[in-house]
Amino acid sequence: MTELIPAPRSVVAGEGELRLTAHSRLHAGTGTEGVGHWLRTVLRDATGLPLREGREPDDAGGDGVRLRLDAGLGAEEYRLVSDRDGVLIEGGGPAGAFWGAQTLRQLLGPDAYRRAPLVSDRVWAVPHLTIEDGPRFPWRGLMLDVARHFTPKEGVLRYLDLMAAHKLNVFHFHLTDDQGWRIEIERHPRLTEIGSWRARTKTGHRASPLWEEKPHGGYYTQDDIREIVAYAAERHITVVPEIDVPGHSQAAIAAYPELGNTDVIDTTALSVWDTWGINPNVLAPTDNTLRFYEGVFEEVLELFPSEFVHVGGDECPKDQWRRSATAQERIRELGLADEDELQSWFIGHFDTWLTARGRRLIGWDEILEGGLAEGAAVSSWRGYAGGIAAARAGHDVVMCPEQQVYLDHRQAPGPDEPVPIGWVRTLEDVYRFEPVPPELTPEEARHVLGTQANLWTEVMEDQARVDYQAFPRLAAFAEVAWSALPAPAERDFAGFERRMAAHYRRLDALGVAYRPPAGPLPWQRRPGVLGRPIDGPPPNR
Ligand code: TNX
Repeated sequence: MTELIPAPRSVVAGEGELRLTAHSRLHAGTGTEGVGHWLRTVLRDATGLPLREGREPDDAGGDGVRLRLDAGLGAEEYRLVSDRDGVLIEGGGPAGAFWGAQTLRQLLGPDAYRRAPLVSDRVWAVPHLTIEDGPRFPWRGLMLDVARHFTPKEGVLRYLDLMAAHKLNVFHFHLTDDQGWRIEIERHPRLTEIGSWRARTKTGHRASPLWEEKPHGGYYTQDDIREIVAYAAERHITVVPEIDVPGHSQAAIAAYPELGNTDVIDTTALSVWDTWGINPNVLAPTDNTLRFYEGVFEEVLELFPSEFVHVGGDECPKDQWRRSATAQERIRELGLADEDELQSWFIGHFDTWLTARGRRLIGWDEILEGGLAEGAAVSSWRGYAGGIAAARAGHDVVMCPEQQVYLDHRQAPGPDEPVPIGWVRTLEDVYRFEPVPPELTPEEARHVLGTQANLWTEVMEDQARVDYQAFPRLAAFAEVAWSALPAPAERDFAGFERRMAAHYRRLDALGVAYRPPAGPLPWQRRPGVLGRPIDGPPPNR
């Protein structure tokens, strides 16, 4: 009946149903006004009902919706009661009330996700029931890479809505990479003037012989960013910006050649990168680079109020530093053992810098190599190992191992799956992903802040492709992040799939171009294609 995703902690069904009508009112108590505004807006659009303001708590009229806070609940917890008195949603904090409002939308049926009513006289009903609910993890993240392929602002706002519908609450915004710089920085205008466009793009994976010979690019102005951050906040989503250093920086070096290792290569000859893989052109460890990026981060901190700021730190080849007299001089001067320690020093600089400004640094698990900066947190992407080591050393961790939650990896074997990355991560693989590895003691496991699914976009050139890769797996991921599921082998995947039948109707109403469920895909119904053996995973990077 309820078919909720992610599954709530408990549902007690009643008898009968509550109907929302033209007389129904919506009352938002103190602290829930923002949630009330959001709920009224989406439900008015979908239903055409006016849902007028209820002045008193009881003025919901017996068939209306009331929102209020209950200090006895955790900040993100909520209780939803639907009975003869109406729908009452109580949240521990505004976020809890918001997640409860999301559940109400699911209970109203798929058409509650549309932006205009299909018919004017339909019945909008909520079954009588009581739901008690709250999240397993405080960090339920999604990373979107807007550097490899640019997602225009509207698409970002749309993904924030999709996250909210799945009770995800951290948007990791991968804003810079070798292939593009996507955030306006006022004091360094060439970052976007030059760094936000590339001349052409490799089609498919790195080894592909094909190119799309068209410029690709775009960026967000600072006002766009403010709007994105505010829109996310209305949905109780924190935006964590990522400025990737010292690797993945060719777009910045193309804009400002002095940022690169000028004593090793002619950095003025570099352009925004047009292919994929790990790039040798990394930042020079000079004072000039540090000052430049402090300037970048100053503007970033003004735009993003999040506690955490992501500095990347991944995939930084050390070859140029090995050959650079300047880098070697820095190693000597600082008394460092090697280039790995130079990377730690670089990250450590920004850790100190961010900490002094009341923020916390987070980086990919490579920041562990050569010593991890104190207070820093780790996004564990190369499996669990980095996360385990970090948690044992007392650092906070977000678990996002590529073996389970890299949504750019294909979701089925078969030569016709449209995305060329070799590894297969099925819907069931994601559903059986466990963010807390059994090796951790309960004490260490407390450092696992939560988990995150990552959408790298080398092979996703537009919104339809991003949707296809993200869904339905993001729904499974949301349940892993929110619901207290049993150990992987005991999880009821068949039950999840049954609930997904209802969830696909919601995704349809939202206009999500998900991968069609089960059975041969439409383009696989040609004779001779089905059952063809897989030729092994193509190279990834
Ligand atoms: C590794 S995950 C990367 C990304 C790629 C991704 C492709 C990480 C920190 N680095 O640059 O886009 O693999 O799956």
